Amino acid sequence: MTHFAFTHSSRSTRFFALATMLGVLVMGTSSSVCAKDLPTVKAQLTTLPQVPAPITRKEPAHVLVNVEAKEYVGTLADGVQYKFWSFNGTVPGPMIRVRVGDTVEIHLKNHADSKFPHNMDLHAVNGPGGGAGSNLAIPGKEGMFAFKALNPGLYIYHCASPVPNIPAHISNGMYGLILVDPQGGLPPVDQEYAVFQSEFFTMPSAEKGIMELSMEKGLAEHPDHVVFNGKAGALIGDGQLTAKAGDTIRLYVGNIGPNSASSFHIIGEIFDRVYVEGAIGGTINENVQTTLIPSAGAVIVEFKVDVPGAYLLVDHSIFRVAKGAVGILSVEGKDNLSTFNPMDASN
Ligand SMILES: [Cu+2]
Repeated sequence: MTHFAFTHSSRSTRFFALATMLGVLVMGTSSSVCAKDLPTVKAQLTTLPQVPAPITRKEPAHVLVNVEAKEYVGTLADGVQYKFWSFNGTVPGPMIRVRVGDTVEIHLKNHADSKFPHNMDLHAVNGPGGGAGSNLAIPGKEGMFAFKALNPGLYIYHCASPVPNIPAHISNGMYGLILVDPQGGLPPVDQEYAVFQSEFFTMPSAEKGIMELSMEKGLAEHPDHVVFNGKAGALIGDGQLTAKAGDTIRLYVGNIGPNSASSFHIIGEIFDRVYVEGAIGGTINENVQTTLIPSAGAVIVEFKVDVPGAYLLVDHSIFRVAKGAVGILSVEGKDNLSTFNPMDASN
C-alpha cells in the first residue's frame, strides 16, 4: 500500500484536516520581543551528543540562533538510506543553550532545494504555536521570531509545518533540544552529553534503494527503527560516550516519539538525580533506575560512574533494542572492587 492510498481513507481525511487546522491555529499570530538594550550574542550550537558549554553570563542577553531547514538522504541504519528532513543537516538538529531571561531571536532559513515549507515550534516558548506560526519559511526564504526565555528547563523543539502535515515533519527528523539554564547555572559536572530518541516508519520510495516515511506505519504506531541520535549505532563504536571512573555525568535526554514514551535506563547505573520531565526548579528524584520520557518530552539525569566498564543506554521497552534503541557509555579507570567485584572463580 502506498501513502497515496492512505490519503484516500476517511480516517486519513480527518487526520489531515486536524493537522491542517493545527497549522492554521499556530499561524497568523506573530510576536515581537524588543530587547535591543541587551548585549547581542550568537548562540553556540552543537551536534549531539555534544552539549553547548554552560552559560557563564551573569545577565540576560539578546541571543541570535541561526538554523537552516534541509532535506537530504542519509543513513538511518546499516544498509538503510532514508529521506530525512532536518535542521542544519543533522538528525536530531542542533542543541541550543540559552539562559533564563534571555531574549532569543530565531532565524530559520529554508534551503532553496527544499520541497516543503518548514518552521520551528519550541517548547521553551510562551506564545502561540511555540513560534511556529511566525517563522514558517517556504523554500529559499527565511522566517523569524523572538521570545523571552521565562522558564528554565530542558525542552524539545520540532517542525510543525502543516504542509503536507505536521506528523510528517516530526517523523522525518525535524526536532532537537533547547536548554534554558537557570540563573546561576546548573551545578558543575565532569561530563555533559545529549541523547535523543526517535522512531522511524519506513517504506520504499520511488527512488531505488532509498526509504521514506510510511504514514500507514506511523498511524499504526509500528516503527521499523527506534534510535538514539538519529540512526542505529550512533552511540556505538566511534560514537560511544566516554568517561572516567569517578566522573559525574549529566545527560540531557529527549524523546520525540512521535508516538511512544521512552523507558530510559542505563544498564548497570542508577540515576543519582533526575530532573523530572526536564524541569529545572521543580521535582528532583533521587536513586532512580528507569525514567519515563513522554513523547515530545525530556529529562535531565545525573549520576556518578563508580566502576569502569561498558554501560548500555537503552529504552527498557526492551524489544526496541533490536530496532536500534541502544548506545554505549564507555568508562575507563581502575577497578573498584569494594563497589563491584566480579569474583571470577578462575582466579
Ligand atoms: Cu519541516
